[in-house]
Amino acid sequence: MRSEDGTVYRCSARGRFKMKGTAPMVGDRVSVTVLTPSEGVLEGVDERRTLLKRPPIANVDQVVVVCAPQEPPMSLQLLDRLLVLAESQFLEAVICMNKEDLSLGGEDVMMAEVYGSAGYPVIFTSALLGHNIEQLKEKLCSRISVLAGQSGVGKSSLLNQVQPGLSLRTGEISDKLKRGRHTTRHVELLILECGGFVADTPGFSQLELSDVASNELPHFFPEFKDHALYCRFKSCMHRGEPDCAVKEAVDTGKIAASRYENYLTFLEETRAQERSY
Ligand SMILES: Nc1nc2c(ncn2[C@@H]2O[C@H](COP(=O)(O)OP(=O)(O)OP(=O)(O)O)[C@@H](O)[C@H]2O)c(=O)[nH]1
Ligand SMILES: [Mg+2]
Ligand SMILES: [Zn+2]
Repeated sequence: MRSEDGTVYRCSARGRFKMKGTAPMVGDRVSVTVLTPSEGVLEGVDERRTLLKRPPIANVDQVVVVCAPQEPPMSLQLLDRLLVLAESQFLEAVICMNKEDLSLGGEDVMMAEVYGSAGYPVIFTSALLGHNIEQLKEKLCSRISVLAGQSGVGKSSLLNQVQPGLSLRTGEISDKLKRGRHTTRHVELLILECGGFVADTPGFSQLELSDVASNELPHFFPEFKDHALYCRFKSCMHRGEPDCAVKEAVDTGKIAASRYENYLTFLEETRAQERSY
């Protein structure tokens, strides 16, 4: 536990508190009874403003989804999953396309088009060359953010560039799998010299939308909103209904086909989950 004045206390949890079953998590605001200059007892966890299960962290304002054109190969579906989870928690989302130095060309244009037009800020960086690190830093200062994304995309490398003193461990990309090897093992909330906090997290490639309600899913694709006003049915799920303005926008290229396809996949998935309850 770290107090506002920066003192760090090693805390044990009270018995009754343990029994209630709200295990404290990274990012929690807690109350503590101080016992010694470096030790305390955890009394309770404040209500969480926001909560992400994967990566597990409480009270962040913003998710920075990090991806890379290659090494590991980019998954737009994983990116869209993370964005849906961010939207469902009312978090700001920023996309950071790292390893610009490995880009074969075209990905950046596609990313800027698809995600820029969906309303997300997209930053192109190279942690290797130190490119556009200032832009990323600007997004991180004075707020609480979490970096999320596949293993090996360069999350820890980027944070080392933003604040060299952090000296986070970074990994090799395995030659065979072209994937990272889960170099970061724990979620760690780091203090930024420019103000605010940022969490480095372990990478992952699977992500479930287990807490997302299927009927809310359209709201988590912000670019659907303006079109959905013109669907014939107010409750249109944009999946085969007549006079669906969202589907029309997909057909005319105003909404990216990849986003819409992932929407349909997620709709199936969340509906299947609800049927199995
Ligand atoms: N070419 C290139 N390589 C990079 C860049 N950024 C990071 N890397 C390399 O990619 C590998 C993985 O970087 P990490 O920072 O450990 O990746 P991570 O996202 O933190 O991975 P996990 O901790 O496993 O989730 C390392 O070998 C880095 O040197 C970049 O901009 N360009
Ligand atoms: Mg890492
Ligand atoms: Zn519709």
